[in-house]
Amino acid sequence: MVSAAQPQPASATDASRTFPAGFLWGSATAAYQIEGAAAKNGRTPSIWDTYARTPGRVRNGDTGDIATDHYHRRREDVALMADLGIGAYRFSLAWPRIQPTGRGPAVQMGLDFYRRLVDELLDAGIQPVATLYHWDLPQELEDAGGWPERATAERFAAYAALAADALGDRVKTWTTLNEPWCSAFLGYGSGVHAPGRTDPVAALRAAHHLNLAHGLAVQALRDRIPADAKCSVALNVHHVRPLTGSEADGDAARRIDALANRVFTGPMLHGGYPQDLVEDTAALTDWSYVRDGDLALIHQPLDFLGVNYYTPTLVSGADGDGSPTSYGHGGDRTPWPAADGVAFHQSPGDTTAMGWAVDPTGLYDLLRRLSSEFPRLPLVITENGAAFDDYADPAGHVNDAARIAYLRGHLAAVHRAIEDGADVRGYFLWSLLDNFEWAHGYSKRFGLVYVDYPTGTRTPKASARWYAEVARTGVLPGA
Ligand code: IFM
Repeated sequence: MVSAAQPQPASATDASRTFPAGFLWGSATAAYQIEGAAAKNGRTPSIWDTYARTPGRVRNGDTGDIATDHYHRRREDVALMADLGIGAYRFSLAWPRIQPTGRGPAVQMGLDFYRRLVDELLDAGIQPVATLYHWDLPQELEDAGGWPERATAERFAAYAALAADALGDRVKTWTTLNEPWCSAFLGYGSGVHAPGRTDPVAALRAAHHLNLAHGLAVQALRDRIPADAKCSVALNVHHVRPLTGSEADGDAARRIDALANRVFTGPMLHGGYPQDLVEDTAALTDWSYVRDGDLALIHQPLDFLGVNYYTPTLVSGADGDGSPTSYGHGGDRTPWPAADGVAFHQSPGDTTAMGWAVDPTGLYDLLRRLSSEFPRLPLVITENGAAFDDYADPAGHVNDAARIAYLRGHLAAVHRAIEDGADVRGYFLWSLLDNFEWAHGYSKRFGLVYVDYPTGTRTPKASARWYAEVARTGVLPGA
């Protein structure tokens, strides 16, 4: 976590690197970001539908009502992946499509959509990897209190059971939550994500109930899926670096590491909340919503840890010229409870269209740290990628050389981490398609495939052909 290493981009003369046999090459998406069909076949609003329709919340007033229209173009998108030779596809199930009110029986048409998707993936030789929750909480559950309330975790376990009953015979790899840090701290802390609340105590309560939801969902999955199926969680583990070697900067890094990472890895993987987190937040909460038995429920054996990485987080201990968020999501309220006095700084290096520094050394250091903290837990990169201002040239080509350079650097970092002992089993590129980038609407393009939103037309970018070759050969070519 704590290291003052500076970016060392892969050099232009790097030799090619061969990944281990069986390394999984995938791409990832999320339901609200791509599906559209927001009111079709029984789906009801999620917190993101509500948030996006609230004036001023999302850039240009964009919503996921149509998105990339994947709901109707599912077959075409599977064919695209097959054409690119992608071995695995990580997608999320929309809770409000399967269980619209967050309670009661499943809607068959909702399940059918995912059954068809999974069948088509399997027919095409693509391994389906399902995420149960990528931020689209049914609005009715938010109206009943949302993630700060324990009942939401219990509802999530029931939804997980419905999903497992319907898809457990076909889907062999499951992820419970995607980036619960965003759900808790951007959703209930800074309010730049749905549901847009700005209450630090609610954010901490949400974090605990997301942890509980994860544990209960793993239990529900394990009760239903075959013994060889895999369960995991995808965390946006922040690689936190102190600005200098000073004690104050080191302490700032420790505090943010606790609030960003150990608030989840502590209970999920070690069986308890870190003492320093409890002490740092003592003025806000006594954590009395953690009931007897919760920590054992949350601490479920996992088959791998999903790691989402984009950029490092650089902090210092004194109020300085940093901005109040390190994650590029803006907003004028901090997502970090009990981190007064911590300043966030732009990491050195080139930036993507999100303003995030391109720094593959952060990924290398993160993988090494996680391997040493959890030596028996395999790692999978469940998200990595970059937004750039892509456009189709007059000939219709999208030449995204900057994305190729980003991917090359980060895959080299993954390869180096593996050589140095990290047990990394796969890499899911974010994202298959350009899509709805949350509060940024459609203004940020992360896709391997360019989407012309007015027509829905898909055009593989240069990076798609490049990645296809890496996936086909398992070799990262030298530049
Ligand atoms: O688009 C998001 C995704 O939904 C979650 N992880 C980060 C991506 C880029 O911001």
